[in-house]
Formats: sequence, C-alpha cells, structure tokens
Amino acid sequence: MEGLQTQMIGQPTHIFERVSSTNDAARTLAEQGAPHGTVVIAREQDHGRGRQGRSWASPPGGLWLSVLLRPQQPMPKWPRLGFAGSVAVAQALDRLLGVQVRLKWPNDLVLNGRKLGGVLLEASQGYVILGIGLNVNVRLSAFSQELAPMVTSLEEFLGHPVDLVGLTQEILRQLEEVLAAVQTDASRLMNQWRDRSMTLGQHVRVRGLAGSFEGVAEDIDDDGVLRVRTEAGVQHVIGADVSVREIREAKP
Ligand code: BT5
Repeated sequence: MEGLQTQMIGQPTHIFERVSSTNDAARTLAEQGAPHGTVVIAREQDHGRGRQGRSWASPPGGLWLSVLLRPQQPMPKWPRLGFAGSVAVAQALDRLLGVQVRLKWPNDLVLNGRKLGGVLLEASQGYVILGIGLNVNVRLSAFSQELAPMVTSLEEFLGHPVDLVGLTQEILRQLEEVLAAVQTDASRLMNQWRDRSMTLGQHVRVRGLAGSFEGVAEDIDDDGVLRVRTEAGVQHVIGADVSVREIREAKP
C-alpha cells in the first residue's frame, strides 16, 4: 500500500473487492506461509463474522481488515492482541480525526453509545488472525432495520466522509507501535485500554455458555480477563466465551 509507514504490519497488504470474510482470506494466506504482518482488506464481505458465530454487516465504505500475526509470545498471552487491536484503532481515530471512542469489554469500539466497530481474534496453530471491522463511510441506511438503531459510522458522526486509505494506514501504524510495546510491557497496553473503557466500574450482566450472572466489572488483568464482583464472590470472565452488557453505573 503506497504511503504506508510500517516495517511489518501491512507488508504485504492484499486488497480485494469482495471476499467471504477477510479473516478467512488471511487464514488461507497463513496456511500458504504468508509472513507475520500480512494484511487483508476487502471492500465488502459476504459473510463477515463477529464472535461466537454472530454475523457482521460489511457494506462498502467500511474498513474490513485482517492482520496475520505469528506471535512470539506463548498462546495464553494471545488474547492481549485483541486488546492491542482495539487500542490501536482508538488511538488512530483520536490522533487523526480527534474522535474519541470508548472501549466496551472485550473489544467493542463505541461512539455516542452506539457500536462503531469491533475486533475478532481467531487463533490457529502457530498464528492468529486479528480482524478489525470499522464503520467508516457507511450510511445508517446501509444497515438492517434491527441493526441501524444500535450502530454508528464515522461519516454519520462527523457529517462528512473520511479518507479511508489515510485512516487505514494510521491504524496499521498504531498497531505496529502497540504490538511492539506489548512484547515488553503488557500492563501499559491494559492501562491504555482502561483509560478508554466504558465497562469498568459498571454494573454488568455476563452471558456465557454456562448461564448468566450480574455483578460489578472491577478490573481487567494483563491478559484481558475481566474481574466481576458478584454476591457470590469474584468471577473471572474470558472474552471468547461471553458477552457483557452494561446495565447501569455501579454505586460507589
Ligand atoms: C465483533 O463481534 O464486534 C467483531 C467484529 C469483527 C469484524 C471484522 S471485519 C474484518 C474481519 N473479518 C470478519 O469476518 N470479521 C472481522 P461481536 O462482539 O460478536 O459483535 C457482533 C454484533 O455486532 C452483531 O451480533 C451485531 O449485533 C453487531 N453488528 C454487526 N455488524 C455490525 C457493524 N457493521 N457495526 C456495528 N455493529 C455490528
């Protein structure tokens, strides 16, 4: 990608008009031996997906991107990479556009109470695919009736379209920086996430495979595990298996 100022992330970048899911395209490249940092971008996805098999609306004008990472850290540390993804996007939006998103645990990007984007981390043997979805130049009319009231886009928020290529390059630049830092200092990344968090301090409902419960989201640890205080004690919540809904601000 011309003008990209990174050493590894986005070197190379594959750009497609339409794919099923950029995460799948990146996985295919990974299996063919593509290097760490390979990026896949598509203008549209037919079967974009979220976590737990949820579907991800991917009309043209959005940023639908996946990064192939071959981490040096052991697998239990890989969930950090999802946090690196959401922090990198938040920092890019802040620095380039002055837009301040809030992060909803684990890795939703929220603007004005509506979902602007999300991160999907999928691990395989020896590599991980970091998928980033961001509603950039998308009108709300491009979404289904159910989704439209819950989502937003940068164009909708700012009142004008933004330079998608410039934003993509800034996100990749931020991602490279955050990933380099996380190798040596994961707690710094988690502090960056905490600074933008809308989940911590909230009364939340956790819905997982084993049922649901409510409590106060107290903190996250360096691996992104959420600590929720319930009447029965502290529960540790792992992002891959649950969804968390803020109910109201917890009383001090
Ligand atoms: C996520 O899942 O938030 C992760 C989304 C990751 C999408 C990227 S796009 C590039 C790469 N390739 C893929 O196939 N995926 C990744 P989750 O937390 O499970 O949220 C999914 C929920 O968000 C859905 O059930 C909808 O309610 C909502 N949703 C769907 N499409 C949306 C959109 N475009 N913008 C905002 N919310 C959306």
